[in-house]
Amino acid sequence: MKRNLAKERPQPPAGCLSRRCFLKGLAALGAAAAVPGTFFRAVDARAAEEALQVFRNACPRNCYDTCSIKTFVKDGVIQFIEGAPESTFTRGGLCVKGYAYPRRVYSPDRIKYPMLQSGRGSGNWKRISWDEAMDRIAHKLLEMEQKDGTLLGLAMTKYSGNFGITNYGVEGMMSSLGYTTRLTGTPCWPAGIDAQNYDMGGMWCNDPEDLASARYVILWGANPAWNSVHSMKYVYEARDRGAKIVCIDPVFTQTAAKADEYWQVKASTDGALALGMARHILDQGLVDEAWVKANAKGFDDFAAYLRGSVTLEWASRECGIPAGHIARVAEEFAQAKPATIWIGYGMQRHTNGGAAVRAVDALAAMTGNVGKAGGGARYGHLQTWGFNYHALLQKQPAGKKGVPGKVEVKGDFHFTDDKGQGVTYSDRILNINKTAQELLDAQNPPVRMLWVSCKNPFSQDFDRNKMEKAFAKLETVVVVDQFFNQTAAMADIVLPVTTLFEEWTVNASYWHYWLSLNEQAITPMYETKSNIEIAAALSKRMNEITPGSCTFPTAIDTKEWMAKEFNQGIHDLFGITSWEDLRRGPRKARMSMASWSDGKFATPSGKYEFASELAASHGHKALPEYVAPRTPTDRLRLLTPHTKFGLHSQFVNLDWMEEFNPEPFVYVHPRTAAERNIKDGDLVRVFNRLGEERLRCKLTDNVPADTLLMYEAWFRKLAYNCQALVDDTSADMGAFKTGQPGVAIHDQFADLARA
Ligand SMILES: Nc1nc2c(c(=O)[nH]1)N[C@H]1C(S)=C(S)[C@@H](COP(=O)(O)OP(=O)(O)OC[C@H]3O[C@@H](n4cnc5c(=O)[nH]c(N)nc54)[C@H](O)[C@@H]3O)O[C@H]1N2
Ligand SMILES: Nc1nc2c(c(=O)[nH]1)N[C@H]1C(S)=C(S)[C@@H](COP(=O)(O)OP(=O)(O)OC[C@H]3O[C@@H](n4cnc5c(=O)[nH]c(N)nc54)[C@H](O)[C@@H]3O)O[C@H]1N2
Ligand SMILES: [Mo]
Repeated sequence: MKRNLAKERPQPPAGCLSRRCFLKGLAALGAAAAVPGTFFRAVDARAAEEALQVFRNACPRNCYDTCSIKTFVKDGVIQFIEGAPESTFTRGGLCVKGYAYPRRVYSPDRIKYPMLQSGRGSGNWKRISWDEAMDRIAHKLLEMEQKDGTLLGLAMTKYSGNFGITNYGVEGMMSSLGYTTRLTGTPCWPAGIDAQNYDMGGMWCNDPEDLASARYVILWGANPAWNSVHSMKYVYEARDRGAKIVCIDPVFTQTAAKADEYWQVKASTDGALALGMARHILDQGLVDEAWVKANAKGFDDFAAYLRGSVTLEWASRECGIPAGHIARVAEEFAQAKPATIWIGYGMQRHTNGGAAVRAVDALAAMTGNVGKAGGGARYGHLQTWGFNYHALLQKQPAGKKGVPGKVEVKGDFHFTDDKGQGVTYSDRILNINKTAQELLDAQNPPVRMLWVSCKNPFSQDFDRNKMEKAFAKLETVVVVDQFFNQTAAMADIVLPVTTLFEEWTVNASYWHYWLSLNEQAITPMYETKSNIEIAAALSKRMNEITPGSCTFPTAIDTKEWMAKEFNQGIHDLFGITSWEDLRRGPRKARMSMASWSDGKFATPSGKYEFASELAASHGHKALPEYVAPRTPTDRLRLLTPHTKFGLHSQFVNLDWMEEFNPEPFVYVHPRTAAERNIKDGDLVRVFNRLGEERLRCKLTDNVPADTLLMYEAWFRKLAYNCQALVDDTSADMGAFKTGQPGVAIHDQFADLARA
């Protein structure tokens, strides 16, 4: 008789604390705040808690907040989770997605076993054993290598499904097999990373907790009320102390609703707006001359550019904000000390996004706000990511061939060890932001097998129809995931992977300064394995068939592998003597709250560079000059930003979310709808030269009349996919630091009609 594992592993209690926090969290989204779980516990379960085991976890999603979690377990089942109270950033609270985690772990829809599909997209799945899955994959790899002489026919696509440090073992698994094909780069934030590198020599933001001491806060193309709920408390604290909050976004977001002043900027014209402000600050004599003189290079050239090419009126015409408003806020910003700008990732996903970030950086610098507590041009940082990358840095077996010569693998979260690796041969590098086209174009050998892990190309990459053609070319597709998403539907083999509660790892943030341990809180459900255990299983089978064909260890202990990621640098930075100290709670890096506070910039000149020869040598303007936006390819702009109910393709599929967010909508201005005879709630077609989506519309003047808004998301029962309308046009920057230019995700155009 088959074991009923679902029965053996009962669900967490229905009315559990997580559910109550989730409901409260949904309500709180209007107030843009995280709900502390501890708030309920006082009333609820102190006594019961004594019978519970408590574990330390960390949310590994690609999110600013990277929450430190406390997990309460009874009889091997998660009862509820809450934000770790020890972290002043998380402060006991989680977001709605976080509180829904138990629904993710115990979802009946999880991929439970290795499965084989006869006919991609057919739904004709058959359960297979791990042995059979590994055997099929191993034989295919060996056959490919025999045919091609290399393993370049094997490509990996991985991005941000799980940022736990041991999950870089997916990259490690690839290296342990030989030289393979890697889809590299990032769809997320590359243009801004390069921009900050040209200006300051690195990307390094102040501690978000010091937002509270700002006297003026501009939230520029960022929506933290949904995308970084924990940061909002510092924004409110700043306001309580007298700061003014300004929000600049084409969409009247929940963040805009919380601001003191909102500017509905025309998308892709932020550069003009920032330069208009800069010109006015210059004219008013509000430049911080002393700071600029001591710390910057090229300011005179920048001033000459502003005087020669920028006026307030020009900026106003470009960006749609009245000149008087630009002048007033520019003055307020320059006079409030310290003043800060949060540069969101949304505003740089444009063909001129990198140039725009440089113009915004310049505003913070010319007013002397860079390097100051409560100041800064905040974008992100990787200062706390100095791990060993033991899982990542696996060596190729001897004698393997690849692309001749040395090709450097770059990426935002790609950390390499240059010690002699890849000198004779290298991996083949393709652009992740043009995945479909790259898979279609790759030759000698073509990509034969695609390994997808921590990545959902059908939902998150661009040009869905082209992606279908690209997948049709592949001989084998392996998807390692937790759910049967739209990419898994196009796989031959799916492998079930653990959730964060079922594995050991460690997590840092690209925003705050905390470090969290992630303990295995429950035994892995069903037949799930972690990414590194999958690598070990594959290695075992490879070596059984052809000894020496894979260097990855054939058996591993995930706790030991977590421990191997720590080093003295991490210990010193976080004031710990061993990872075990993190069992008592997350720890904060002992770093200055203000980035660049010693005035030593990592640029070639060691100064803040208003004029960057490096940028010029990469084909950009040396100065943060305005670059005109992409020419529209259709009547309306299409924005597809991030939703409150999910994180990309994750969470929207959970039952608790479906209750409140059962279907997607396109948000349309009433005038735009009236011109097309469309009423609120009508079923419409959104279309452009790439494809079409059918969905219902909501009328709202939160979006400009020339703009359509649809949130990116995966609904498990619906075919909805915004990528059918989003092309893979590159952003201006990104190649310098992340290996590939970014994508102009928000320079997209479409039209709509009644369906
Ligand atoms: N139109 C449009 N497209 C966008 C964006 C947009 O704003 N608009 N945003 C872009 C941005 S900013 C980003 S960062 C990317 C994100 O793109 P992705 O990184 O692809 O996005 P996710 O949906 O977060 O995660 C991918 C998959 O990882 C799986 N996963 C979770 N945990 C694990 C694990 O432990 N192991 C394995 N193997 N898999 C796991 C999830 O179930 C999910 O299917 O999307 C980009 N695409
Ligand atoms: N709930 C939730 N939280 C998340 C995520 C999620 O999917 N859901 N994703 C995580 C990830 S991977 C990322 S990258 C971050 C993203 O965090 P954010 O950058 O805050 O989010 P986005 O929604 O990508 O974009 C922010 C805003 O940019 C605006 N925007 C678009 N074009 C322009 C423009 O030309 N100018 C200006 N001024 N604004 C513009 C959009 O309207 C949007 O409101 O959030 C992280 N947190
Ligand atoms: Mo992202």
